[in-house]
Amino acid sequence: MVQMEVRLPPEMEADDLKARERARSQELQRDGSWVHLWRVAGRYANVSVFDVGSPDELHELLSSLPLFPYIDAHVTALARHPSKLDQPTEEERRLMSERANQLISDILRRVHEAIVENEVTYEEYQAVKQWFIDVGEAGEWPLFGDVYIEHVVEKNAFGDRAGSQGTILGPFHLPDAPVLEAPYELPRRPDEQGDRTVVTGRVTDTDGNPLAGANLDVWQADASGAYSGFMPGPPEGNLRGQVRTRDDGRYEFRTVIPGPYTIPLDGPTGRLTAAAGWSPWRPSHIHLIVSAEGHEPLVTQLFIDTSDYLHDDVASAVKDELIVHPEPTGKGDELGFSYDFVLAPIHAPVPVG
Ligand code: MBD
Ligand code: FE
Repeated sequence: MVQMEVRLPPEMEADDLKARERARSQELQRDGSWVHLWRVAGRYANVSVFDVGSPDELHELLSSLPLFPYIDAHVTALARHPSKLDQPTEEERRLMSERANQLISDILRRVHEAIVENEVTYEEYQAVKQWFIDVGEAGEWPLFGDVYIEHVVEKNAFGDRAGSQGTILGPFHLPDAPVLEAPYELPRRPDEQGDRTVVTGRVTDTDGNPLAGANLDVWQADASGAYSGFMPGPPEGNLRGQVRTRDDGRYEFRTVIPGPYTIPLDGPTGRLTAAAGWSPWRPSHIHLIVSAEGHEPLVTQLFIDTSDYLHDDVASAVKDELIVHPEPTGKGDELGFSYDFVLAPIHAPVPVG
């Protein structure tokens, strides 16, 4: 921690010096060595925290400041405080660094192997680098990750969990959707397209006991495959909401059958998909997070059995157990299907390592 008092000679013209000081200060903040910078109210002085390896390094840094000849600096060395909340212990730090080393090394080694085995050219490397930039600029990293990577994480993490099958979360969940009231119906436009359908079922624990007041956070695309909040078309909050089970663990909500979804064809994820000759489609699905106190939340999707692409989901997230079969209920044109969710008991977090 450094307290700096700036003493410029009163008659000095220092505008240029101050501009250079500001630029250098911002450069050091951006590279992470100048961690905090506070003005001392009412004085030409500041309190700063620097992240440096040694007193020598700190001196070098301070003397690189254009205003250095005019700065009166008082340095206080700061050490980690053991009572600080949320601070990993030395042992936890060591384990996290070991884990990072293991994962990063392993992933890079496999990338390097693929480059050698496939004799990747410099042109291909430059094209990939541009593609990384494009994915970032299009904001598609969540989409790319959830389409091409998340399914493996999900199956690996939850493959042997008790209770109903889960599947990937995907990039279009919005937290804090409104808690709806019975009779439950996902908010929709008056002229919402798609077959009206009623979804019913029970939420229980693994012993079959009903879970009263369990929460179903539901979201889905509209009939044209568009998710509210992410794509033009549906208004904010459309086809999103939270539904609760009754005392007997039963739930019931009304919605429309969503359409299949295609990843944007003109974006970098779509271009990669087309370049590889793969289908960009996901089958019609309804997303849910089913949760109840004392139980593992279940992130899952229900797939409509009449949809195309059930067997070549671009996101590889379909499981047979999650396919539902809507049928006419006899009430007008309404369709309906039922699905019972079984939640696993909460498992105590296992310490890392
Ligand atoms: C989706 O609608 C979706 O659910 C996932 C997982 C990825 C892309 C679009
Ligand atoms: Fe989806």
